Amino acid sequence: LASFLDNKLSDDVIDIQRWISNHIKYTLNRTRDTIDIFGIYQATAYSVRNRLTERWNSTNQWFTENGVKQVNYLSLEWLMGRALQNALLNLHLNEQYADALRELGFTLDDLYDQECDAALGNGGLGRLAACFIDSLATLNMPAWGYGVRYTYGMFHQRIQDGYQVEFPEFWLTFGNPWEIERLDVQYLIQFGGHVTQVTDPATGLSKAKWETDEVVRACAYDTLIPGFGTYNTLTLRLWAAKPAKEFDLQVFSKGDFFTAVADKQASENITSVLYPNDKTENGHILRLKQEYLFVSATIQDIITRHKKAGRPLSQLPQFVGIQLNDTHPALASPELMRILIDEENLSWEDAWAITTRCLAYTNHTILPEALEKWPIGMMERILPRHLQIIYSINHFFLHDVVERTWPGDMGKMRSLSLIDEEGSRAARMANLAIVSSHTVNGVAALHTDILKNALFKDFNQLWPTKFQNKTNGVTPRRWLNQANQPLSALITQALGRGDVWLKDLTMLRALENHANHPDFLRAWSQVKLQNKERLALWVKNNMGIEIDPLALFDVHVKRIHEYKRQLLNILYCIHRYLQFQAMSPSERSQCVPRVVFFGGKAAVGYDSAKRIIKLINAVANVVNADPVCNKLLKIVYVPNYCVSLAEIIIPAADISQQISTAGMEASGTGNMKFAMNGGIIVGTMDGANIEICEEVGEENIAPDYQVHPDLKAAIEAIQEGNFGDASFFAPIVEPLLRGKGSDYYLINEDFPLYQECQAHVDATFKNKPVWTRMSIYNTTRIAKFSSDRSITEYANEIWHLEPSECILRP
Ligand code: DL6
Repeated sequence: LASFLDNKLSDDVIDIQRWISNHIKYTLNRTRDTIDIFGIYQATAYSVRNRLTERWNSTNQWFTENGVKQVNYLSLEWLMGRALQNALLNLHLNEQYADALRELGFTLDDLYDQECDAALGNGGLGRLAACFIDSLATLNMPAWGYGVRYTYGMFHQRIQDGYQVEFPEFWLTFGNPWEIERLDVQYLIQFGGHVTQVTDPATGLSKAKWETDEVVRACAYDTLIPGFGTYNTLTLRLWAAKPAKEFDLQVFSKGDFFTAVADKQASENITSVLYPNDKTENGHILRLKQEYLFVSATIQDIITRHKKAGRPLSQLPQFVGIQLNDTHPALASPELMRILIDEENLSWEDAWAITTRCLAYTNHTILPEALEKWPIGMMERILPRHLQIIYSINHFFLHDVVERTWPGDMGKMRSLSLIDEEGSRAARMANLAIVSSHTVNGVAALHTDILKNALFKDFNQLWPTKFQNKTNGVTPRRWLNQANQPLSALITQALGRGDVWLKDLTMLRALENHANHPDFLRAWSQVKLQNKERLALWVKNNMGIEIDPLALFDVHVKRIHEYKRQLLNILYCIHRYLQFQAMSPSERSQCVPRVVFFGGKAAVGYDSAKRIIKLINAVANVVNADPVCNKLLKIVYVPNYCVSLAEIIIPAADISQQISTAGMEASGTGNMKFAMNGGIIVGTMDGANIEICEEVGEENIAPDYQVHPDLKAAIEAIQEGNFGDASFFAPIVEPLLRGKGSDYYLINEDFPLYQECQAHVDATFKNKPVWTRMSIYNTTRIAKFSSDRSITEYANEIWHLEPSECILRP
């Protein structure tokens, strides 16, 4: 048996074909007559998974045998996108697979399109987690990702009559060949009931006993995460809720079948939907249960793995780091305390020392509406024991720390307390996360400054060394190598050292030696054109709109939010349209044609964001149908913006819009992806834009702007009904006319210099060598924004984690 089990899969084409056909026959039960392209994709995916499994087993054995410290990245969101192409490229098997499939009559590109995006996240935060796990694997970091296996991921967006319409995204309809159901990894999760004090027979001391009244099971589903150019393969473990018992037999035998299965349904509901409310979170009870199920299963799993290695709990912080991706998993603190005290019989002091040495927290937003708070009444009903623990943490913190530092300062007590006592009482999850963590980090330099000097100023005064900055990064494997294969090939050829640069983007600087060479400039522009043609074809095939790849492609894709200011952009488009209308033909002939792309989803209940989507589409209808102006301006709203679409859109951009109101975007990561692909940023000095500007050079981005008034004419055009029902758009545009106080997102204020900046873009775009050099410098100077750099900093400065490369082979 051992020798069979130790057999390693070979990389030759015949073997690959054999495995694919075995999966067609034995895993999918298909024949030569019943197999279809989707089946070929599934069989291919299973065959790739086999390879990952081999590596994954060795990696886990390696980590165990070497007794390394491991970090656990806890995130309620993982926006992974598709897996097949990523796995093949990371394993360096794409050529062998392409050959194997070609001989069988298929192309890899056809297969890639069969795969559903794994869209278990809303936007930047979930995609960051996905980039991080790629870097963790690539850098050989001992790590686990933990999340929730939502039955319905991010909703599918369609644009109907210009409005966003949401449809459920049941991404598991046809199964998911990448996941492994782990029936051997399940935990019970309890809710409700009440807490009593009982005497512990062992010690004679009084202790808390949580008598719960609801129990469900959390079942693990593992996805294997390949590193690039390494054998190391990590686990992303997602939890699904299942009933603790299948159904109530007594009720069933009385014939009341529906009641009998109702509980089962209620349990499964806990992990059925991803909350699609990104900034205006409003999850209520189900969301609280979801967060708790996630955290409890994860902490139980971490402790189980630690104990299995034969280690005492006192050593947990030496071997385990727990990173909280925002406050969504902040219940990890009271849950770890509960398990250590109630189940493992540790003292409060020992449990607290362990908890605070394991946990670290990343903040991703300063927007007040996105800072999580749980109403005390709800916590009392669902998690009474955890509320009690939070009260105790708060008591010790306020008395032992705050009162000692600032005796009698009620203002400080109020701002630092874990409980918001103003209005209806609520638990402040950010405060809980800060108090429970050894390190708190922001995600860009400006954001961290705001955390330290404004949002969490008092905490920073208390613990100045607790706060750190860890500027975000994105993985070049997906965002350059996979999304932009022509550019990746050009870089590899120009650097002449294979693809090692994909693990070290600082090597890209050497490309600057070619930046004055006409052949290289030509090749670079040719790659951009090729990517623009690919996008133009997609738009034609999927939306029926013809666009000219030679026009300037101006891209604004991200979640729709007032602070991200899609409104500023569309108002500027109207202004531009009005200008074109007023021009003579000879004036028009001097203008740079543009295609302005928008894409992104609005939270389901976010009325203003939905009106902005409708306005963009209304303007697009008018402009695109104008036979004179549409040669110079086209507007395209790409529906259902998602990871796989981003991979087509980003490499095609000449410029990208990163125009959030200053101070409001924590970091942004789209900005990094565009710059990495040679797209020039039109941006405000916000989030990570500031640092990108420092790296790539002010002269290689389109600068910031300030006041001027052409905006009024654009708004009047809307009010006159030129783009349809004026009253529908009134709530989003009229505040801009009411003066400074009601222009919360500073659209009026920033409009004039935005205009200037756009004029500068047009003028520069006409000078091809200058433009192409700007594009090149964005790519060559982007090294800082690789998630490899972010993860290396987290590992060195927060987790104290060492890489450990697996050299075991089956
Ligand atoms: O850190 C990842 C990403 C940042 O790049 C964005 O700037 C920020 O808006 C986003 N934050 C959230 C916060 N949601 N909540 N809570 O999505 O994080």
